[in-house]
Amino acid sequence: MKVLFLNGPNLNLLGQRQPEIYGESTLADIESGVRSQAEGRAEIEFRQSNDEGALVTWVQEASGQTDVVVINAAGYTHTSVALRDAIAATDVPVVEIHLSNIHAREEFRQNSLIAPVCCGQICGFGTASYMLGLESALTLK
Ligand code: CA2
Repeated sequence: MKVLFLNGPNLNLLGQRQPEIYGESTLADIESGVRSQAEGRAEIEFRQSNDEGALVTWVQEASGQTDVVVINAAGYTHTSVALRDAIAATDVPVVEIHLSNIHAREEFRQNSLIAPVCCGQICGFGTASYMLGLESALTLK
Protein backbone atom coordinates (compact mmCIF):
# COMPACT_ATOMS: atom_id res chain seq x y z
CA MET A 1 0.00 0.00 0.00
CA LYS A 2 1.40 3.38 -1.05
CA VAL A 3 0.21 6.72 0.31
CA LEU A 4 1.32 9.98 -1.28
CA PHE A 5 1.17 13.07 0.96
CA LEU A 6 1.04 16.35 -0.97
CA ASN A 7 1.59 19.69 0.73
CA GLY A 8 0.82 23.06 -0.78
CA PRO A 9 2.20 26.59 -0.55
CA ASN A 10 3.90 27.97 2.55
CA LEU A 11 3.73 24.69 4.47
CA ASN A 12 7.54 24.71 4.20
CA LEU A 13 7.38 27.61 6.70
CA LEU A 14 5.70 25.56 9.43
CA GLY A 15 7.38 25.86 12.80
CA GLN A 16 9.12 29.10 11.80
CA ARG A 17 6.18 31.57 11.67
CA GLN A 18 2.65 31.82 13.14
CA PRO A 19 3.07 28.95 15.68
CA GLU A 20 -0.08 30.21 17.48
CA ILE A 21 -2.16 29.10 14.46
CA TYR A 22 -0.21 26.19 12.99
CA GLY A 23 1.82 24.87 15.94
CA GLU A 24 5.54 24.46 16.48
CA SER A 25 6.20 21.36 14.38
CA THR A 26 8.05 21.72 11.11
CA LEU A 27 6.90 19.88 7.99
CA ALA A 28 9.94 17.59 8.43
CA ASP A 29 8.72 16.76 11.99
CA ILE A 30 5.27 15.93 10.59
CA GLU A 31 6.75 13.77 7.84
CA SER A 32 8.79 11.85 10.39
CA GLY A 33 5.66 11.27 12.56
CA VAL A 34 3.70 10.02 9.53
CA ARG A 35 6.56 7.69 8.54
CA SER A 36 6.73 6.21 12.07
CA GLN A 37 2.99 5.66 12.18
CA ALA A 38 3.06 4.02 8.74
CA GLU A 39 5.89 1.61 9.54
CA GLY A 40 5.02 -1.89 8.37
CA ARG A 41 1.63 -0.66 7.16
CA ALA A 42 2.22 1.62 4.19
CA GLU A 43 4.95 3.09 2.04
CA ILE A 44 4.96 6.88 2.34
CA GLU A 45 5.94 9.51 -0.19
CA PHE A 46 5.89 13.06 1.15
CA ARG A 47 6.16 16.17 -1.05
CA GLN A 48 5.68 19.92 -0.77
CA SER A 49 5.46 22.60 -3.43
CA ASN A 50 4.57 26.27 -3.58
CA ASP A 51 3.70 25.77 -7.25
CA GLU A 52 0.07 25.05 -8.17
CA GLY A 53 1.15 23.37 -11.42
CA ALA A 54 3.44 20.95 -9.57
CA LEU A 55 0.57 19.87 -7.32
CA VAL A 56 -1.71 19.39 -10.36
CA THR A 57 0.98 17.32 -12.12
CA TRP A 58 1.57 15.17 -9.02
CA VAL A 59 -2.17 14.43 -8.76
CA GLN A 60 -2.23 13.54 -12.48
CA GLU A 61 0.78 11.25 -12.10
CA ALA A 62 -0.60 9.46 -9.01
CA SER A 63 -2.67 6.99 -11.03
CA GLY A 64 -0.91 3.63 -11.15
CA GLN A 65 1.85 4.90 -8.83
CA THR A 66 0.07 5.27 -5.50
CA ASP A 67 -3.04 3.87 -3.83
CA VAL A 68 -4.24 6.98 -2.01
CA VAL A 69 -3.33 10.69 -2.04
CA VAL A 70 -3.60 12.71 1.19
CA ILE A 71 -3.44 16.42 0.42
CA ASN A 72 -3.07 19.60 2.43
CA ALA A 73 -3.54 21.99 -0.46
CA ALA A 74 -3.05 24.98 1.89
CA GLY A 75 -4.09 28.25 0.21
CA TYR A 76 -4.93 26.50 -3.09
CA THR A 77 -7.75 24.72 -1.24
CA HIS A 78 -9.78 27.90 -1.52
CA THR A 79 -8.78 29.07 -5.00
CA SER A 80 -7.65 26.32 -7.33
CA VAL A 81 -10.11 25.14 -9.97
CA ALA A 82 -7.14 23.43 -11.68
CA LEU A 83 -6.37 21.32 -8.61
CA ARG A 84 -10.06 20.44 -8.19
CA ASP A 85 -10.23 19.38 -11.85
CA ALA A 86 -7.13 17.18 -11.45
CA ILE A 87 -8.58 15.51 -8.34
CA ALA A 88 -11.94 15.01 -10.08
CA ALA A 89 -10.16 13.41 -13.05
CA THR A 90 -7.98 10.92 -11.17
CA ASP A 91 -9.04 7.39 -10.31
CA VAL A 92 -6.95 7.54 -7.11
CA PRO A 93 -8.91 8.33 -3.91
CA VAL A 94 -7.91 11.69 -2.40
CA VAL A 95 -8.28 12.69 1.27
CA GLU A 96 -8.25 16.42 2.13
CA ILE A 97 -6.53 17.45 5.36
CA HIS A 98 -5.82 20.71 7.20
CA LEU A 99 -4.00 21.54 10.41
CA SER A 100 -6.53 24.20 11.40
CA ASN A 101 -10.31 24.05 11.45
CA ILE A 102 -10.93 25.99 8.24
CA HIS A 103 -14.66 26.22 9.10
CA ALA A 104 -13.90 28.22 12.23
CA ARG A 105 -11.64 30.73 10.47
CA GLU A 106 -12.09 33.65 8.04
CA GLU A 107 -15.01 33.30 5.61
CA PHE A 108 -12.69 32.90 2.60
CA ARG A 109 -11.13 29.80 4.20
CA GLN A 110 -14.47 28.17 4.94
CA ASN A 111 -15.00 27.14 1.32
CA SER A 112 -12.90 24.32 -0.06
CA LEU A 113 -13.05 23.96 -3.85
CA ILE A 114 -11.56 20.48 -3.55
CA ALA A 115 -13.86 19.08 -0.82
CA PRO A 116 -16.63 17.94 -3.21
CA VAL A 117 -14.17 15.83 -5.24
CA CYS A 118 -12.30 14.32 -2.26
CA CYS A 119 -13.37 11.20 -0.32
CA GLY A 120 -13.52 13.21 2.87
CA GLN A 121 -12.01 16.06 4.85
CA ILE A 122 -10.06 16.06 8.13
CA CYS A 123 -9.32 19.43 9.69
CA GLY A 124 -8.67 21.10 13.01
CA PHE A 125 -6.50 18.52 14.77
CA GLY A 126 -3.13 20.16 14.19
CA THR A 127 -0.40 17.69 13.27
CA ALA A 128 -2.78 14.85 14.24
CA SER A 129 -4.75 15.72 11.07
CA TYR A 130 -1.86 14.12 9.15
CA MET A 131 -2.00 10.96 11.32
CA LEU A 132 -5.79 10.78 10.89
CA GLY A 133 -5.26 11.34 7.17
CA LEU A 134 -3.01 8.29 7.10
CA GLU A 135 -5.53 6.19 9.07
CA SER A 136 -8.32 7.21 6.71
CA ALA A 137 -6.10 6.38 3.70
CA LEU A 138 -5.53 2.90 5.11
CA THR A 139 -9.30 2.30 5.11
CA LEU A 140 -9.49 3.18 1.40
CA LYS A 141 -7.14 0.58 -0.09
O1 CA2 B 1 -4.87 24.60 8.24
C1 CA2 B 1 -4.26 24.25 7.22
O2 CA2 B 1 -3.61 23.22 7.15
C2 CA2 B 1 -4.27 25.18 6.00
O3 CA2 B 1 -4.30 24.36 4.83
C3 CA2 B 1 -2.97 25.95 6.08
C4 CA2 B 1 -2.82 26.99 4.98
C5 CA2 B 1 -4.04 27.90 4.92
O4 CA2 B 1 -3.94 28.77 3.80
C6 CA2 B 1 -5.34 27.09 4.81
O5 CA2 B 1 -6.43 27.99 4.81
C7 CA2 B 1 -5.46 26.11 5.96
C8 CA2 B 1 -1.55 27.83 5.22
C9 CA2 B 1 -0.31 26.97 5.21
C10 CA2 B 1 0.97 27.70 5.47
O6 CA2 B 1 0.90 28.44 6.64
C11 CA2 B 1 1.95 29.08 7.16
C12 CA2 B 1 2.73 28.46 8.12
C13 CA2 B 1 3.73 29.16 8.72
C14 CA2 B 1 3.94 30.48 8.39
C15 CA2 B 1 3.16 31.10 7.43
C16 CA2 B 1 2.16 30.39 6.84
